[in-house]
Parts: sequence; structure tokens; C-alpha cells
Amino acid sequence: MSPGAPGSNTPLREWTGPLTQELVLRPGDFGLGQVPARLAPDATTTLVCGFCSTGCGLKVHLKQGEAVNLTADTLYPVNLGMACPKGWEALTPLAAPDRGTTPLLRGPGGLPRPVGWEEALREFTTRMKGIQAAHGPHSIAFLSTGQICTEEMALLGSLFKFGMGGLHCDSNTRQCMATAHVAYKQSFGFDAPPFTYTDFEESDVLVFIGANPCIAHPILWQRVQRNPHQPEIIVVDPRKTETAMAATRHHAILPKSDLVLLYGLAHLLIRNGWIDPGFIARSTTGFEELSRFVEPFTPECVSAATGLTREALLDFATAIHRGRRVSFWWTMGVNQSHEATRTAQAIINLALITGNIGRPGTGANSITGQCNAMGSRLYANVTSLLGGHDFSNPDHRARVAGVLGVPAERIPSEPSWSYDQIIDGIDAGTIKGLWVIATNSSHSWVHQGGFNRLLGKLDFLVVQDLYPTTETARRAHLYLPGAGWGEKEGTLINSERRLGLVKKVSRAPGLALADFHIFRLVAESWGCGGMFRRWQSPEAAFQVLKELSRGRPCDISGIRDYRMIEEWGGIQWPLPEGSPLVAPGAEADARTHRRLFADGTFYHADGRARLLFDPPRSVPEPPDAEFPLVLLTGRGTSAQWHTGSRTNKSSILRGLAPTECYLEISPADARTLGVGPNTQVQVSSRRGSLVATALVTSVVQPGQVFLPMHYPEVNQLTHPGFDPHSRQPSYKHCAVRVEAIAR
Ligand SMILES: Nc1nc2c(c(=O)[nH]1)N[C@H]1C(S)=C(S)[C@@H](COP(=O)(O)OP(=O)(O)OC[C@H]3O[C@@H](n4cnc5c(=O)[nH]c(N)nc54)[C@H](O)[C@@H]3O)O[C@H]1N2
Ligand SMILES: Nc1nc2c(c(=O)[nH]1)N[C@H]1C(S)=C(S)[C@@H](COP(=O)(O)OP(=O)(O)OC[C@H]3O[C@@H](n4cnc5c(=O)[nH]c(N)nc54)[C@H](O)[C@@H]3O)O[C@H]1N2
Ligand code: SF4
Ligand SMILES: [Mo]
Repeated sequence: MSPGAPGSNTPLREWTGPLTQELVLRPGDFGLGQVPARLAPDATTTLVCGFCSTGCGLKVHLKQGEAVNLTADTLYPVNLGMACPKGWEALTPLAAPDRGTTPLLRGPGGLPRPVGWEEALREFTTRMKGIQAAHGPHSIAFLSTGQICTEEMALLGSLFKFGMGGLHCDSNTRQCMATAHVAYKQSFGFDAPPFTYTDFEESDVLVFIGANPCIAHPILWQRVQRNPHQPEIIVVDPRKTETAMAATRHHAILPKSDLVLLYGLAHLLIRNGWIDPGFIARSTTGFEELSRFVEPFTPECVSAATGLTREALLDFATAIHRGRRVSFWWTMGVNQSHEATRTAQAIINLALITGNIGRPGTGANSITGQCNAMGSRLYANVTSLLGGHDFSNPDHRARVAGVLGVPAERIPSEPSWSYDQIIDGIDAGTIKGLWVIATNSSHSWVHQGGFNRLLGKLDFLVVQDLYPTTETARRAHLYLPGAGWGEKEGTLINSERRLGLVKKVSRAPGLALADFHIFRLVAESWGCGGMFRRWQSPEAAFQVLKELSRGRPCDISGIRDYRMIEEWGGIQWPLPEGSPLVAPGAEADARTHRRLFADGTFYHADGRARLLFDPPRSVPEPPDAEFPLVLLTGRGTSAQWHTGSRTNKSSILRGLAPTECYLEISPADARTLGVGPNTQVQVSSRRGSLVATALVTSVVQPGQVFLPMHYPEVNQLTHPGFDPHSRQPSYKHCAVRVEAIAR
């Protein structure tokens, strides 16, 4: 067998040649129709953006049934007429010359050749079933995404677990939102971000921890700019980011000292009596234990651990105390850490003990990342059973089985492995078949070298993406061409729990199909299509999801149909059937901006939120003599989206970001290392090494350097450490060495 051929165990040869562009249109194929009949050929229609979780409304203008351009929707309650560069350029990646137009199957010579859907599906089913027959039903796995529609993720998760008999699956939301999911679930009793975007405008103190919204959520930052209360804006970030520069106070803490800082703030608030005893008594459990626990976190020891002065700590606590409406916002600086879950909960604790939750302008608020990270958390059937149910709960399994009409024993009671455990499974030879959907793991997964070596151990790798040219798709045995945002229908759920619509305004090229239809074809080919008879279309699937949500905290049974989502300008969950908001004449403002916990009741059986904590732990890879600097990673510019598969297709977006990988390094370290501005440096960790251009800047503190994640080489360096509760990778801390490259 030749290297890289299906079934071989030798490492796959990465294929870098041009791709055949074979445009074979068969009008009867799924997803190849014109825009839906209800859109007039020259209509203008609003879609929510398919990049970040802000969920802006974009008005797409059609000419003869095809999208020609777009503008920001001035009426959509999220963005009020604004959009960032990615939104403005959202149509461009669809027309890229390297779009996948047919399935590609790697032949015996190791090179992929175009095949039709029939052959692709036959290959998929035969190979995956063959693996299961040889190695057991759990020897196949999938890795999916927060960037497809809710209906699509729900169908995929149901097909895989109930139809194909698989168990182990995960999503790139593990890299991103797993921590917030676990933190909320443990603290509140359900994964429920409590806020609405008007909170940005209603706070008098906003605290951003490990979040850089100027770059990562630019339109949310615009909402902060609209705040009329001259708010105190406090940013906690080791780097002096664009957001930190625009803030009223920046606390440049030492990397990964957040947990100590937050316990230190709790210590000061409690010691000074700057708390809300009534709220604590009514709505929380664990306050006595928390008070005792934070006693040793005195300003002296917190100052030593965080690098902040005692005055700065007192100043921070005082600002929280003085604020009447304090909101806490966090993102990846918190979620991607070795002690991420407890750090997120330490933020939640501050909001709870000061009674800053459930009122306008307050909250312990995790901003999500991808356009449908929230959909994935509730409906992907990966970590939680459909509709925010629990796989381990027999009543939940029976209920979901009843709604879907599948036998209850088809619903697994065991949890799935997480992303890193699936990869360990590949290494151990337990996972032999892998299906990767709408994520580019070969670039984005932590300690990339290890991951990419392990892909060679798979018997069968299937990649389903818009482009066969991604780092991951180039390694696939079988590539399946997906239709993208704007080429299909469905819903996305944004950071403030708002369901918004994606519509078909453009035709997918060649044989590319909506993921929804690919999953339906797989179900037919597998022989379990009967299980999904009700899932004829995304909107039919939406009706199934509604039923599954009934009575759950994320209840959406009051949403009649897609048209109602359109009419309301998106709808936040929950909206149970019979909700007074649905009655004619219900107040428009209450319909469009809703927050949770106004009555101080949480989702645990006793109605109370839990104050949770653990002692801080040291970082897994501290700097040392050989690797003396701490490497931070994250977003670089508002024009770059993750691994660039989409944003690099736009010349406008490319023009807004540096072409080559660059390293932010402090003037002091640059001097010591003999590194001049814009010269080449070698950056090495214990796992790999790369060359970058030095950006000498006081954005980073001495002893720290920063690389933007958008360049494919960056994750060669990162350290595979994980939070024990959420199993989210700690992308933002590892030890590196920087050397000037002699010229
Ligand atoms: N333009 C653009 N926007 C995006 C994305 C994109 O790729 N491009 N991706 C989207 C997605 S999926 C996500 S998850 C979000 C991410 O949004 P953010 O989390 O805001 O972005 P990051 O740059 O990853 O990380 C935020 C900050 O964490 C800081 N940080 C690092 N270590 C620590 C630490 O120990 N403590 C603290 N307090 N801070 C630390 C970093 O310096 C960085 O400035 O952005 C979304 N929006
Ligand atoms: N060092 C470092 N690494 C990181 C991070 C970090 O901060 N630092 N952040 C992490 C985070 S928060 C995230 S979310 C991940 C993101 O990592 P990835 O998910 O790997 O990044 P994307 O580039 O968004 O990949 C999405 C892929 O889906 C494809 N796609 C888009 N829409 C569709 C569709 O509708 N259907 C199909 N089939 N395909 C589609 C795109 O072409 C693209 O190739 O990266 C993580 N990696
Ligand atoms: S802020 Fe996010 S949702 Fe809004 S246009 Fe930009 S990428 Fe799209
Ligand atoms: Mo993310």
C-alpha cells in the first residue's frame, strides 16, 4: 500500500498541488436551488453575520436572485447599523477560487481525485462501518464547530450518537467556551450567560478580564462607547491592548495570576463590608466558606503574586464598591488557562457577593467567540444532551428519546471524550476514523506538531469544509465540500442568547452542499435515514429543537417559526410558549433586551447560586533559564479570523493585517537580546520553533512576548496543558526563547 493511501498507517503525505475545479451541476441535488422562493429576486434581506458571536445583522442586497453586496442593518438591535471589516467582507470568501466544488477522494497514488456524492458517501459509510466492525462502535469520532447553524449541529450530533452508534465527539468550542459552560453550569445550575447587550450601555463600572473587544468584538466595543454614564472601564490584561489603552484603568497583571487577584478582591470587598448581605442570604450558598477561604489573600500576598501594587488593588475594589451597576466581562484570557473554570467562577463570585446580577448594567458575563458557540453548547449533542439536557440523567434520556421517536437505549449514558482525549485515543490506537467538520484543527489545536503527527495514525480522515486547501483538509482521505454562511438556512445564537437567522442568498459552487444536507445524505447512506424523517429542512428541524427545549431554562417553544425571528429582530432565549411577551401589544423593549435572574432565582434545585473556589495552582510550564520568556497568544487584528481560511480570501482584509507572523516583544527584552525593530527572530519552545518579525512595543511587559494565533506556525509552540474541569487548552501560557537571527 502506498504512503497516505486509505488504510495505510504511514504518515499522510500532505498534498499541495492545484485542485481540479469541476463544475458539475445537477439541478436535483440538495442545496442547489435558487434562493428560497420567499425572497424576491431583487430583494434586500437581513442575515446575522457568520464570524463572531456578536451576531450583527447584515442587509444583503440581491440582484436576480444572487447576493451582490451588503450593508450593516441600522434596525437590528445588536449592531444598530455598524459592522466590522469581516462583516463588510462576508460575501467575498464565498467566491474564492479555491472553494471545494466536488468531494475529493485520495486514491492509491496518494493524490485526491474529484468524485461524485454517490461514491463519496459509499466510501464514507463503508470505511467508517468497516472501522467500527474491526475496532468497536466507539473507534470513530468527530470534531465539529461553533460556526455552523444550530439545526446542523443538532442533526450531526444526533446522527452520530443515535444513528451511527458513535460516542466520542467534540467541537472547537472546547478550545473556546468549554470553561464558561462548566463554570456557569456549576455556579448557576445551567449554562446561562445572563446579560443583554444594553448592559454595556447601562453600567457605571465595566470590568474586562482577559478580553480585548476592540479587536475581537469591535461592535460590542462600539456599544460600550455609547454608554452615557461616563463609566469606569477597568481592563485586566498582561498586555496594554487597544482595549486597555481605551480604558480608564489598566491592571497589567502577571500572566495567569487572575485567580489570586480575584480572591484578593473578594477578600477586600468582604473585609470592608462592601457586599450585599441580603442578596447573599437569599440567592447564594457557600458564603461562609468563601469568606474563610479568601482570608489569607491579603493585599500583600496578592500584590506579590500579581505584580499590582496594594494601592491598585484597593483602588480596584473601591471602584467595584462605588459602582451602582457593575458588570464583569471575560473572554479567552480567562477561559484558556490551567485553572480556567475556577477563575471564571471567581468572577461570578464577585458579581454574586456584591449583588451585581439580574439588574440593568450588571452581570458575570462571558462573551462567546464564534457566531454559534452558544448553539453548540445547548444543541450540538456533544457534551450536553440536546436542549441542555444531561446524558447521565435517565429522565432526560427518556424525554429526548420520546420527542425524537428514537429508542431510549440508543442514547448513550456515558459522557463523550473531550477533544484532547479523542486525540489521545488516536495515539493509543482506539480511535481509527475521524470526521472533522468546519474547523481547521491542524492549525488551531494546541501543540500542533503532536496533533498532526497523530493524524497519520488514522485509518480514515474525513474533512468537511468550504475549502479543500485548509491545513487539515490537505491531510484528508476524503474531503466533502460544504456550502457556507449565506448559501444555506438556519439559526445562530449569539453571546446574549439571541437566535438570529442565516439565509440562502448565494448559490454554493459546483456540488457543494449545506452541511445539513450532507448530514442527511450520510444518514440515508448509513441506513438510519428513517430516524430523521422529521428533519426534512432546517426549519423542520427547528421545530424539533423547540420541542426538545420545552421546560428547560433555554426554552424556545414560544418562537413560532423563522419568520417570527425575522420580525422580532432576533429572539433571546428563553421564550416559553405562552410567554406574555408574545401577546399582542407586549412591550417592544422587553422583547428585544432581556437578561436573566431578575428575581434572584438560579437553576439549582434550591434556587441558589453556588460560590465555588479552589486554591490557585502553579502554571504547568514556568519560564526557566533555557526558555526564559512567557508566550501569550490571541487575536491580532479585527480583519483576521482564526486560521484565515475565510478572511485570507479577501484582498481587503489581507490588506488590513500583516502578511507574515510577527512577535510582540518589549523594548527592554529586545535590547537585551539584540533584537532590532522589524528584524527576524527565532522563537522556540520545547515543542517547536518558528521565525517571526520582531514588533518591538511596550504593549507587552518585559519577560513576556505575544504571537497572534492567525499564522499557521504559532501552535507549534503552545503547551498542551488543560483545565481539569473544562479540559480547555491553556493557549495563553508557555515558556519560550527568542533569538535574533544574524543577517
Ligand atoms: N478579529 C477577530 N475577532 C474574533 C476572533 C478572531 O479570530 N478574529 N475570534 C472569535 C473567537 S472564537 C473568540 S473565542 C474571541 C476571543 O476574544 P478575546 O478573548 O478577547 O481574544 P484573545 O486575543 O484571544 O484574548 C484576549 C486577551 O487575553 C489576554 N491574556 C492572555 N493571558 C492572560 C492572563 O493570564 N490573564 C488575563 N487577564 N488576560 C490574559 C491577551 O493578552 C489578550 O489580549 O474572539 C472572537 N472574535
Ligand atoms: N494559539 C492559539 N490557538 C488558538 C486560540 C488562541 O487564542 N491561541 N484560540 C482558539 C479558539 S478560541 C478557537 S474558537 C479556535 C478556532 O479554530 P478553528 O475552528 O480551527 O478556526 P477557523 O479558521 O475558524 O476554522 C473554521 C473552518 O471551518 C470552515 N467553515 C466555515 N464555515 C463553514 C460551514 O458553514 N461549513 C463547513 N463545512 N465549513 C465551514 C472554514 O473554511 C474554516 O476552515 O482556535 C483556537 N486556537
Ligand atoms: S463584530 Fe462580529 S458579528 Fe459583527 S460584523 Fe464583525 S465579525 Fe460580524
Ligand atoms: Mo473561540
